[in-house]
Amino acid sequence: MINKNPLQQADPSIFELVEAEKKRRQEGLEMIPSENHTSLAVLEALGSLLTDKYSEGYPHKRYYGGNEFIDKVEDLAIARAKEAFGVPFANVQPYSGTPANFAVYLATCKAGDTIMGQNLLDGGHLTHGWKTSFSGIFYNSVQYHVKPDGYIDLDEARKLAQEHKPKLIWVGASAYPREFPFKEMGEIADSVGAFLAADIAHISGLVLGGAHASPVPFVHIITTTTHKTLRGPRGALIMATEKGLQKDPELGAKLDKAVFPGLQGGPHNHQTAAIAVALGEAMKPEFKDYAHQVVKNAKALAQTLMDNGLKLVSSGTDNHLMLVDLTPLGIGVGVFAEKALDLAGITLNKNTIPSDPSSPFYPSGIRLGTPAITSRGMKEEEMKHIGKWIAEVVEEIKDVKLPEAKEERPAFVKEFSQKIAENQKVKEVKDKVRELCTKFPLPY
Ligand code: DSN
Repeated sequence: MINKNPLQQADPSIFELVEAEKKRRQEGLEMIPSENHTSLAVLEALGSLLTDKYSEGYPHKRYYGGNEFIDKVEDLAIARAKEAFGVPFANVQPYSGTPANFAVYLATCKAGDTIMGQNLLDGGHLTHGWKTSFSGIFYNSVQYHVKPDGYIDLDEARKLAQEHKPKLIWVGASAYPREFPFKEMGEIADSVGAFLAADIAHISGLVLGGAHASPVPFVHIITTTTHKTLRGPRGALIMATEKGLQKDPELGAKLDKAVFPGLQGGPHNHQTAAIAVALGEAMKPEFKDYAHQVVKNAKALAQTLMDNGLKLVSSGTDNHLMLVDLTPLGIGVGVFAEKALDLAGITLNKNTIPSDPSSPFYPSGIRLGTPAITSRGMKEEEMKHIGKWIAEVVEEIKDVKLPEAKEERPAFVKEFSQKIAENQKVKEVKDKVRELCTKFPLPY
């Protein structure tokens, strides 16, 4: 017989870990720019019994029976995605961002074809052609970069496109603090007859809320995860625009086929339902306020960080994130800043900066953003405090240098973590962070 007890009784070990994670979040600031806090409604749909059902195929064309309600859920998710973004085609089944992007390759290219994307170390994503990802392994990848001022080098992108004639071009990135040049990239793609895919994973919530320009008029395909600024469950969408369907009227069918049976099996129906809920929330007027506040907060935070002596890539931000260049402190010190700030209750991630003199594992920057803390209701006033606390904690690591000998690094980082946990300033900031967080409770 199935166990009918709730989690607390059925599996106290997991229950306690979930509770511990809840406390960590309630008492700390989640500032990894790709994270957010979902609503109770999204969580409820995600935790629903829909998880049990198999439904390979698409609505009304399934390989399994009993899908009359699952069809309605998926139909609703598709309709909301189309309405929210203003596109004629949407697939809501990708398990997450990487499979969504893989499906775009399957639908538009053959193995060995040339593709072009923004270089990983310049803020791009692994799936846009980086050498260790399927996209750099199975395709001939050409990468464009950002200029020394931190903005995308459109001249280089244009030149590379003319020279290599890629079949597919990506615009969109994971660590780019500026507005994406969708129009210009559209012209570049059109000039060589390439498909242009916008990966708006980081900014899709901003696009829906009108706080970032939409790629829809300029690109053929759009992918996005659903758990970042869009504030839904983990998952992804692939959409085709009118421009995309004009270029290839079969594009929608090809994208569907690429997702299933191309690379996935049964859709995660609980996830689809939660995506539908998140899209419903994102179409409400208050989501516009949220999206604009995310950007206002990011700008206020960026200014405070700079006023307190930190250097930002591109000297600011247009969106939800910023990249702090820590090379004035030392090369490869992002790991120390991440650890010290984590201990102070401020969670963000070490990140490469453009032309990083170090490596992705020991990068020279940190990346942070405002989607999650804005979801808690924080505004510009709070950003001023948080920016000051970040600068104060970073100041505490100014004399820490990454050992040149690679084999010495893990032990050095471990020893650093133990020492910094006892640092008085870190403890003081942690207390202040905890106090601030009590004024902005999470819904769970
Ligand atoms: N992992 C995501 C991010 O943090 O930006 C990208 O896939």
